[in-house]
Parts: sequence; structure tokens; C-alpha cells
Amino acid sequence: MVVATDSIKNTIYIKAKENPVNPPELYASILGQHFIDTYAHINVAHINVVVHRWTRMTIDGAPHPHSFFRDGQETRTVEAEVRRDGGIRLKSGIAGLTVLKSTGSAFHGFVRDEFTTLGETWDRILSTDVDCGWTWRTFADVAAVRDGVARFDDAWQAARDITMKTFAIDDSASVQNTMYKMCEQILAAAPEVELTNYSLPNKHYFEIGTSEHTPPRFVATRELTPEFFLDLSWHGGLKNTGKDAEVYAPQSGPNGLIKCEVSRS
Ligand code: AZA
Repeated sequence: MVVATDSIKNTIYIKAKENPVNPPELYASILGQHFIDTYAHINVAHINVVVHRWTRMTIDGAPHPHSFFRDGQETRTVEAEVRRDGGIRLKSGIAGLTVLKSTGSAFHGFVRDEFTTLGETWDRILSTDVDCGWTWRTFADVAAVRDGVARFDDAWQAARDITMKTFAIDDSASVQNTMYKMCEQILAAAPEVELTNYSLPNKHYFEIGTSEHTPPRFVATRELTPEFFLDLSWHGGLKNTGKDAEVYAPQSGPNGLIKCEVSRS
């Protein structure tokens, strides 16, 4: 009963040769349907497609005919579930889009209790690796995926634009609030999408040293060594805290991984 991974690998190649691979949602559906049609004992096919960025080089002001570069680690992703009894479920997404804003982000007024050590901040660096997804209503079959196939590139472009624009212009009250705004806009832009989700690690960058403007964060999880509280003033009175902060240090984990899922109903 076992379909060898060798056969599966070759099927992936041959179906890529025989069919369009763009948009990846259509290719994933065709591939999944093939396994259901070919093997009577297989009821569900799960397909994952990852598209990497290859951007055409501009050389002497003109697009080069055959040279490309890896334009960041961001990927476009598709998860397809093709069921013998229940049509095609597609989840599209973006992963590994690293972003940072140097101001326009705050986090204060959150619940404070006996478990809280975090200081409030009205102005911080905000950085994350965007992982977001949008899940489509179920498609009856491959023909339904193919019909209006432009929806997939349109939704990917809209999700990417919404993510970047909202990240840039939102005066962020929290990661949670900003990601919720992104989800709502994706649902509005893509009527056939039922559910959107984000998963955002909080990648902290802190001033080197502390002052009353920047209370120590996570003190309970750090050793309170003199070095930890050392700013750069020991070196000829260098000022690098508060309004003078210019040199920041990326913080290693553990940092928050903040997730949300927003559905239409
Ligand atoms: N949300 C934020 O935006 N920033 C944070 C959090 C949080 O839940 N926790 N620490 N820093």
C-alpha cells in the first residue's frame, strides 16, 4: 500500500513540468488531486509549497535577462489539504519577513500584578519576523481553484502591502493591537478568505544601560550584575540613554511569541 517517496518526488517534478507552478495555490491543488485520483486507498493529500525570492538584477539601469538575487529570506507559503470527500482547503502565507521600526511603538497600561517585572514604554524599537497566513473557503475541486486564479496573487500582494503599511504607519499600542488591525484588513481585502493569522516574535533591541526613562526590563530573569546596569558613561562620560540613545543591543531569548487568529464569523 505504500507509495514510495521516490515516486512522490518524481511526481512533484513531472507535475511541475506539465502544469503551471504559479500561483503556488494552483500547483499545490493539482498535485494533491493527482494523488487522490491515482491511489484509491489515499483519502487526503497534504501539500506544502515554499516559494523563495529570486528578484531580477538591474544592471546599468536595465533588467538583466538571466541574473537574479535572493531578495531577503521572506518566503511565500501554501499548505493544501485535498480530500476525497471534502474538496480542497488552502492556507496561503508569508514567512520570514523581518521588519523593524525605530519609533512609533509603545507598550504601557498592560496588566500589572505580582508576576510583572516589565517596565512601561512610550517609545521603543519594534522588530519581528512576520509569519502570517490566510485560510480560504473550501474549494470544491481543482476547477474551482483555477476559476478566478488571480485571487491568489492578489491576496498575497494585498497581505504583504497591508502588513508593511500597517507596521510602518500604525502608532502601535502593542504587537497584539497592530496584528489585529492587519488581520481585519486582510479579511476586508480578500472576500474568499475565512480566517487570517499572525505569529510574531518580539525581537527586542534595548539601549545599552538604563536610566529612569528606561527602567530595567526582565530584571527577574537576569543576574543583577554591575555590568548589566552599566551604560557607556564610564567611557569619558558617553551619553547613550534616554534621548541620547543611539547604540542598541539585540536581546537574546526568551522573548514573547505573540499569535492571533481572526475569522470572519
Ligand atoms: N506585547 C507587546 O507589544 N510588547 C511586549 C509584550 C506584549 O505582550 N510583552 N512584553 N513586551
